[in-house]
Amino acid sequence: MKNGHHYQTKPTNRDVTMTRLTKFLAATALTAVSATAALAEKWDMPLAYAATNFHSENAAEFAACVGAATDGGLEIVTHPSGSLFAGNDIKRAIQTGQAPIGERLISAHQNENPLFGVDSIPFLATSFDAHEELWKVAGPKIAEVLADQNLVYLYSVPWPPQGLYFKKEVDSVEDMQGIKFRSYSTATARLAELTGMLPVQVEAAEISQAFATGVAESMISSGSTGYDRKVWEHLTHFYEVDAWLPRNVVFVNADAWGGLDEATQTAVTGCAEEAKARGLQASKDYTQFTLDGLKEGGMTVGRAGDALVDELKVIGETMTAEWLESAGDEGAAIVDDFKAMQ
Ligand code: PCA
Repeated sequence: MKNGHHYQTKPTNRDVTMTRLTKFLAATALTAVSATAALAEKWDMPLAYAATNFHSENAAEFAACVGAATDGGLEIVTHPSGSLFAGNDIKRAIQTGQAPIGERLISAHQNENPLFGVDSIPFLATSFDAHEELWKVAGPKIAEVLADQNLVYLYSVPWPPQGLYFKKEVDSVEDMQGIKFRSYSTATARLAELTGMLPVQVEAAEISQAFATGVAESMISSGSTGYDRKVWEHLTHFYEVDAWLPRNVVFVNADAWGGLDEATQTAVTGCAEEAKARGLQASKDYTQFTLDGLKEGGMTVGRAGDALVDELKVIGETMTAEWLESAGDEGAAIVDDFKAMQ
């Protein structure tokens, strides 16, 4: 400046280099940005259960798998604990395109179609192996019903076997009279009615609060959900009943699915296959682990007594008859095909 050189009229070598470099960088950045804009898509994935629950962890791994398999072309972001949509709103949100993909406990929607409750027929399929056979028959039918609702079925994972939680010793249905019972589906609410309990529907994310405030004082669920929600802070007994194994289903809005190119669809389907197998194994592994966890928390954990089981089986027969009546020939065919495999 002192020399009056406000600006250089003739560029130095260094300037030339800089200019070229800058131009090159700008051009590269532009290409990268436009390529990303053309290809990358972000999908929010609402989940009802806590981030540490095995279904949620499995979904997060599924999301990572899709990201890797599509080279970042499809980014799936999971939102656990009902933080994006509450459990009961997830399915509708995906159907209507408010979110492109999500996970939901399918039996909570039995009121829409009885087939959604096929996994909650008491004492029909009580082990993981039997349950997978039931799902081999029922899964494709569920996928058809979902397709009619603008949903593409991706994968499904069972919860561990369902048992009963109380805050006192319970040896018979008589002992259950008047107890406030947290339900999560049509079948669980019906079980409460038939055992003389008072059902109140509460999402898993709200369970601790429901027990803490006395809104509920018992439930049917897996060891896994009791463990996740630390129910030993409020409850004392878990009775293994193995009444059924309900399933979470992951589905995609059909229009969002149609908007993916074929390679991306293939990548997602491949990751879904892996998630299905990984989730099943996690559910099995988690079963004993969480029952042990309940014990460590101070709960009495063990099999329900024979007298109680016998009474529950009679109630189960009523519920089975009711389900078969509502599900008609299609429902009966699923149950018959499953029984033929046993
Ligand atoms: N946990 C879920 C559904 C079944 C289960 O084991 C819940 O209690 O909401």
